[in-house]
Amino acid sequence: MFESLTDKLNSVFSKLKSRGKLSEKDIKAGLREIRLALLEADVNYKIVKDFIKSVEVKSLGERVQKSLTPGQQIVKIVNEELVQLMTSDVEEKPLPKNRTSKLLVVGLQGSGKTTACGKLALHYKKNGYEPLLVAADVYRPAAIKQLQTLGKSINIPVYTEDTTKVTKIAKGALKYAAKEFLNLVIFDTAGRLHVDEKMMEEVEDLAKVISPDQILYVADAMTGQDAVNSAKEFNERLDLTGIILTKLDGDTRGGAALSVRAVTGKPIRFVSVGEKLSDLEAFHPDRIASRILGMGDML
Ligand SMILES: Nc1nc2c(ncn2[C@@H]2O[C@H](COP(=O)(O)OP(=O)(O)O)[C@@H](O)[C@H]2O)c(=O)[nH]1
Ligand SMILES: [Mg+2]
Repeated sequence: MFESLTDKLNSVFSKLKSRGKLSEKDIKAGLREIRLALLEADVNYKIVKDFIKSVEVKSLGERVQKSLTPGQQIVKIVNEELVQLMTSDVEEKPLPKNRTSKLLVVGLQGSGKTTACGKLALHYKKNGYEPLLVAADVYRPAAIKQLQTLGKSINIPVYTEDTTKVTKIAKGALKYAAKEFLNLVIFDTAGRLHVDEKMMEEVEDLAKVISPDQILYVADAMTGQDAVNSAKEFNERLDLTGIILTKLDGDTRGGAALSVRAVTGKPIRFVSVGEKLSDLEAFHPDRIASRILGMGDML
């Protein structure tokens, strides 16, 4: 995860740390390298600009000047700014257990939605929910089968209907959940592009019928800014409540992780770090920042 970005940042930091005192020139040279590392990591250029500005203001301040370990202070500043970049003040919408809570999962094809639905079901089951998975990706029989297989492997029911009307499936699923006292319904949907008007209308209609507590956008971290731009477009149509960042295990750059909150204004809620259903983690900006800085989870 993030290896290439981590390596580049660490090489800048070791140069800065190797000096006793840092002149303004040293700091500015270091910041130029950090800027380059972030751009190469595919972080949105505007975000990079603001980020470097903030780090610069703090780095030229007293905290660094008066410190006996100025290089280390700059690492701390970068860490704080990374955390800031990924932190959202949008509070997570609760999923009450005493009624049927609803989660709608959307995104591009192949981003990891179906797998994420299985992971969410397992996660919430462990947290005391009784989930129901709903196959609303009606265009590919294999997609329905995939969800059924996932559901079976974790002992969670999967609702399907033999129709291509997703709103009909949704209504049926909600009735079924009420009858069976299942208090968390997770809707898996077909992949779609934001430019596909018909498909976007379909998911908007679905959202109207379901009235979900949360709408989660699944973004494939490995696709960098494409994932971020697409999240932004979906957010304009669906008012997302959060983002699940997938395939972080294969992402050496980190551009999506570092940009998506700032570009969409919506928080990352979960990260997916592998193909196994247990490979889902709640998102914590400080932990991801530490990983990016190569500090493990300790900082
Ligand atoms: N390495 C890795 N692979 C993943 C992750 N999430 C999903 N995948 C794989 O990505 C592929 C597409 O996933 P799928 O859930 O079918 O995507 P969907 O088309 O959006 O429903 C599958 O082969 C998954 O096993 C992840 O976090 N890490
Ligand atoms: Mg799918």
